[in-house]
Amino acid sequence: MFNLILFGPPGSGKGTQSEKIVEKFGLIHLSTGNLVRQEIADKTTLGLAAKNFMDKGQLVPDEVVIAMIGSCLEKYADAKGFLFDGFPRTVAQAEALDKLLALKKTSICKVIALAVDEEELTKRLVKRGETSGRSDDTNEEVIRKRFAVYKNETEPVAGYYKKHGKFEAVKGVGTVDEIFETLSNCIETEIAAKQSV
Ligand code: B4P
Repeated sequence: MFNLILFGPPGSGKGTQSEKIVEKFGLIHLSTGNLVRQEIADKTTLGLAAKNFMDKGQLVPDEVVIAMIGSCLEKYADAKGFLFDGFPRTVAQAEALDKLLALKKTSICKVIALAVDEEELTKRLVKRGETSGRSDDTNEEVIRKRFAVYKNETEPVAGYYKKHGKFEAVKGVGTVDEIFETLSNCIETEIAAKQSV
């Protein structure tokens, strides 16, 4: 299996690039943001609880997203690989993911981070908020809170994968196609290295 994590701050383009990557490389796209938003749209108990956290710019509790990912891994047991988008966002989630993948006798091959500065991120999120109707994008205070949560809770995840030699950062500014080309080259190099082992 080829398992990839697309990492980066809120608005760095993880969702945008993930759609293109899964199409090109035939991976299953697992976005915890999309999974939670679907629960909210379906008005499930889990969704209603999660909405409170999302609207404040906070992370949804680890056990909720870990359980969601666990059931997706079961659902797509025959996948040739997964692209994790927006997950893991805490070190506890990263440790849980390693355990879930180990049960399937597989692991994370690579973590690619999209590097984008805060000024550009804010511009993108405010712009998305104008059309998406996403309640976490329409308030600048909530957007600032999401950056703070990213620094405190999510950035340590980069250190976790650096220790395992799996982390690489690429420039996340430019056109969507330019960034996609950089990501594709990076993934192709990784797939070739995996096949030569
Ligand atoms: P997510 O749904 O993961 O979304 P995101 O980080 O806000 O955005 P993303 O990086 O995917 O950016 P996108 O491509 O859309 O998270 C939302 C919330 O869900 C979190 O705050 C949290 O509450 C909760 N959550 C999710 N996962 C969780 C977890 N594991 N644990 C706990 N809680 C979790 O791009 C953003 C905008 O930029 C778009 O409008 C796009 O069109 C634009 N854009 C993209 N690329 C561009 C480019 N190159 N140039 C200009 N604009 C670009």
